[in-house]
Amino acid sequence: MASNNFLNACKREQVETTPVWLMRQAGRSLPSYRALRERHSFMQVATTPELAAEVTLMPLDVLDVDAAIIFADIMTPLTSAGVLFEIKEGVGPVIESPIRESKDLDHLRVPAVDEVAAATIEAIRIVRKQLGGITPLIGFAGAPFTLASYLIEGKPNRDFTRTKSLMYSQPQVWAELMQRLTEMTINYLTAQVEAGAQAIQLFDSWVGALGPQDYATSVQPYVDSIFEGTRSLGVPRIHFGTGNPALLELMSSTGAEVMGIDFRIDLSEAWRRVGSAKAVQGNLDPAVLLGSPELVKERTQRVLQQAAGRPGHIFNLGHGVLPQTPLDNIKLLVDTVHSA
Ligand code: 1CP
Repeated sequence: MASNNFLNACKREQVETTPVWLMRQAGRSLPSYRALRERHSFMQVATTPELAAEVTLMPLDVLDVDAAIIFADIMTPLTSAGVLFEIKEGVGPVIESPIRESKDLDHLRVPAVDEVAAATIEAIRIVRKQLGGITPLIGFAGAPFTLASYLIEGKPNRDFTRTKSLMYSQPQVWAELMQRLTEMTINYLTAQVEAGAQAIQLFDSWVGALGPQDYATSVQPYVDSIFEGTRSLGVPRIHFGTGNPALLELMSSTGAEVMGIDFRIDLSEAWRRVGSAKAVQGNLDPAVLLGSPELVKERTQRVLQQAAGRPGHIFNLGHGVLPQTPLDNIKLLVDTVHSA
């Protein structure tokens, strides 16, 4: 949709209709993406600027969303930090040499602003040219805890025992790892904004594995540094995590202008906790899109009712689009939000 609704909502300014975009809208469920992936591997798409730009724009052809998000993975900038990994079909990121002790950090370097994730940065320039200033482009990065969990576990794993074990038993290694990921992330987000990203989102997808005490002592100082180090970029910053609504106040105190809300809490309750000085983004359960059109409509309207027309609501899911989601339900969601 050609409007400033997304950027205005980030600033809690008046909008004509509630803006909507969907986390993971570019890959996953789109038929055009699946067709492209028959010919190219994920990493080929992500590291070829023209292909990454093409996938970024795909959802805009079929969905009336109010923002585009650059096609990359939270892991892709780690290539320029010296990390070897693959994105395994049906699994996710798999690391060649997981980080388990001090010497494993020898090969993890902090890429400078002008060297980090060159292909993604070039893709941002291409997309901005093609969008011609009509639809805003969101850049993004994985937050240090979520990145560290993949680097330590070595592959997707939902109990995070190795991650927590390293955090508790080798605090210096943890601190050094988190510090380097923090510096890389600041450089990466800076490069994205310099190349044209008009808003940025920090995904701390797996941080809900922690309770408030561990978050406050072992993670929050690094997230604080990222928000401190990106404030002068002057673009809205969205902070998203899932799994543990008890972390909302702490996560929100780190300085983002917009809080991304997971689906495990009512939007109205989340907004009360975050405070009215911030915009909120969310928070329909992505699994609702696997249900009937009636359910999609009813639940979408319920989220809108909770936002109650207050300035500063960006409609989104409470986590990424699921791969098996029918496109018609995504279209219905977007139309329901825009016609409210
Ligand atoms: O889908 C899009 O809109 C494109 C951009 C995008 C984004 C924003 C991709 C492409 N990945 C991400 C972020 C990402 N990657 C996150 C944060 C968001 C979230 O929580 O959903 C996370 C945790 C990852 C890690 C990752 N990469 C996983 C999850 C593994 C796990 O722990 O369960 C997977 C499966 C990947 C691979 C990947 N990244 C992106 C795609 C399209 C794929 C699948 C490969 C493919 O189908 O081509």
